[in-house]
Amino acid sequence: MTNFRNSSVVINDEVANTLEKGRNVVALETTIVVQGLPSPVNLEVAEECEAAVREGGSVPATIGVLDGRVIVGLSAEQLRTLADPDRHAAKLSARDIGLALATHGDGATTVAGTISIASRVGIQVMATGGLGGVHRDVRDSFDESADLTALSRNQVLVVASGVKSILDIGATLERLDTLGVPVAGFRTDKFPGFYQSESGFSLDWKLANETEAAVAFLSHCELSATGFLVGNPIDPKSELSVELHDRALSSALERAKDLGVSGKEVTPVLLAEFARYTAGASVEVNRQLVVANAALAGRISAAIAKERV
Ligand code: PSU
Ligand code: MN
Repeated sequence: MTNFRNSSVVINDEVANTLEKGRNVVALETTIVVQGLPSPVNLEVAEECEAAVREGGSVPATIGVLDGRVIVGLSAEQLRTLADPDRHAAKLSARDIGLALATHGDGATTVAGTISIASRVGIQVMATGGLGGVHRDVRDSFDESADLTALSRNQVLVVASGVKSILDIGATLERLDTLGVPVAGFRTDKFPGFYQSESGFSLDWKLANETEAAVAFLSHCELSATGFLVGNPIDPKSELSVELHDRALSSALERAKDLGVSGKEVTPVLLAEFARYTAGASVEVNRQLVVANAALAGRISAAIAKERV
């Protein structure tokens, strides 16, 4: 918390108490709620993620910025306020948070924003849907998500179903290698493909269970200052068909090009076009995978708390 004035960071009582004891807290992001999923599914998913973290044996801390304050553990009411389209909450990456506080703004935190706050308040685990990464047009756009650099700077374990399939997955895995961020599959040696259980890329490391994940992360933290990515695939029975996925992807990339979007608009536009093209099927898959990731993060965080003592 050293980087913030106390008055700018509000940690809810339950989260603060848990951080003093077992530290089995899981951070949840809000960009997926505000910019990533359509209403009203977005708030349902946020609630389901919190419940899933609890079922896994940990306390959820959904993070966002309201009226120039970082809230660690938003109430249901605060989350509704943040998600209200009339609030026009900004999408906050790690670099934006100080500015949002100084200007008394509202904002939803990305993975990058969330883990930079989480690590400063002592939260070591977070869950998301698909990590950000290197975009397919990177040679022209230089567009690479700050999620990657944030993971290289914060000792936080992130559970994700791989990286979003709108990205250049191979290039993203190479960047994670360069940045010193370990990538392990949970009960799989295949890197998950976000809307699909497999991306076509294999992994060097496979975790057998939550305890192994906890021990690997804590051992990593003794030796390195970087984060840790755990890939948790969607159940193959629920995945989007390859054929529909590929058609939706072409349409989404085309649409983003036509609109001429750049910067932080790119990912929300691509996800929204996926939702439109698949008539909501991609939203349903996104919901299932992010809730499953929250549940696994809850179990891993509980296992870390056990191993740490
Ligand atoms: N996972 C999802 N949906 C999302 C995101 C992740 O299933 O909307 C969000 C996360 O907040 C992630 C962000 O950090 O997308 C990546 O945005 P960008 O590509 O602009 O860095
Ligand atoms: Mn970007």
